[in-house]
Amino acid sequence: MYICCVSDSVMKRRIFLKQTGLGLASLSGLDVVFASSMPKGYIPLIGLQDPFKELNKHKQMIVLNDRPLNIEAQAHLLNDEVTPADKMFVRNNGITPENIDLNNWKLVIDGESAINVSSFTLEELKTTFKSYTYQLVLECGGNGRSEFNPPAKGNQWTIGAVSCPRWTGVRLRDVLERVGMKEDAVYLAYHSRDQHLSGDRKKEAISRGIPISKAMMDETLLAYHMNEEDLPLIHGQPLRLVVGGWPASASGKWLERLSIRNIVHDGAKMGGQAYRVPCETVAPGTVVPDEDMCIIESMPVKSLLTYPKSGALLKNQKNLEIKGHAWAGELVVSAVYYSIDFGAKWHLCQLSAPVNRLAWQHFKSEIQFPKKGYYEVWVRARDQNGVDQPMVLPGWNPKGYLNNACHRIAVKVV
Ligand SMILES: Nc1nc2c(c(=O)[nH]1)N[C@H]1C(S)=C(S)[C@@H](COP(=O)(O)O)O[C@H]1N2
Ligand SMILES: [Mo]
Repeated sequence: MYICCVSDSVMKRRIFLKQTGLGLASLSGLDVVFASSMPKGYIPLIGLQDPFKELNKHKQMIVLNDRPLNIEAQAHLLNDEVTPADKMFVRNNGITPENIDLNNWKLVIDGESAINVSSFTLEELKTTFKSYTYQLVLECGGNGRSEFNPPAKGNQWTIGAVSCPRWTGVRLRDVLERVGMKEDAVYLAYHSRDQHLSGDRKKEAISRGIPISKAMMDETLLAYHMNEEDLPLIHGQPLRLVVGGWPASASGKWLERLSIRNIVHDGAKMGGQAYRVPCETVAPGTVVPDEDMCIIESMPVKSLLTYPKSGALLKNQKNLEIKGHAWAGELVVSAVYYSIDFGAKWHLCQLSAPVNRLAWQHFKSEIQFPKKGYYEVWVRARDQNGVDQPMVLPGWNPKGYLNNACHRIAVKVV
């Protein structure tokens, strides 16, 4: 069985300016009235949404980049307690693999610190090891990057590079125990099938890893199902790592090989400044030498108001129900507060417990506004160690990671 798909660039090229019988161009059944004035090769704006049909993404998802493909959600799209596949952001570093032959696919486990180099077919993984299902937060380390100043290069994520679907798979720990690890094992690295943007097969698009201690945690999965269905191709079919609470770059998609390393993994995007922040706070704009940059581990406390959509209109005297989620990397969120007076006073929201460790928690509240006018609803979460989200931007860093500033929405009471 082959999974058929189209590459990101093919998809883009297929943006479907159909010639009608009269030689006119039509899009989604509508004539493009001034098609003859359209510059050659021009992609009409509406066309940019068409690839979503093939990816099964919601039409309000936002394309930040098409090569590599990067798509983010908007806050109001993330209102579901369990993120459905069509509202899940996409972050590719390379090119989505095509033609994965599931019959011949296997996962190889090797590395300096592996005792028995082994391989498993998908069926073997499923039948040899017990399966577990957890809801786990995946947030790109660069989520929120667009707000940093001086700006940081890279995808200009706003708030939508986060998701929390239900993942089913086997525990990485069980597999590693079967393979056996030497005492000098320190890191677990992934190697994947996606191609480097250059097309050079010898280069990997991304090959990151996690310390063995994180690899051995109960919730660290080799997942083959997302929300009770086979992993969508774009999210890593047939098997991906899911490392909840850590930058999602640790959650390798399209796995082919895992290596048990006796050093901190040195694969693509492990070194230099990738997925690292200054070990000590720096002033905005500082050039930080590589050796002063530290690998990001647990993500910081954060929250997102997912209901209502920013700009909501509310009838005077009516209460507003607000809803959203909060998460805190390895930690639990202990409280979520809202403010309607730009942070002068804060009020506790109702907060649910996580369904399992490393799942996001849901908050809600009912707000009464004193009179007609313009308001902003600000939301702030606190982790179990008493650390709050910053009101504005957290520490600037050269690559624009870890922006966990408070989320806010506009509300007009009329
Ligand atoms: N093989 C592979 N795995 C990968 C990536 C990638 O480009 N290739 N991107 C990583 C990054 S940076 C992120 S944020 C998440 C995004 O996962 P998603 O596209 O399923 O949302 O996948 C991670 N795993
Ligand atoms: Mo990422």
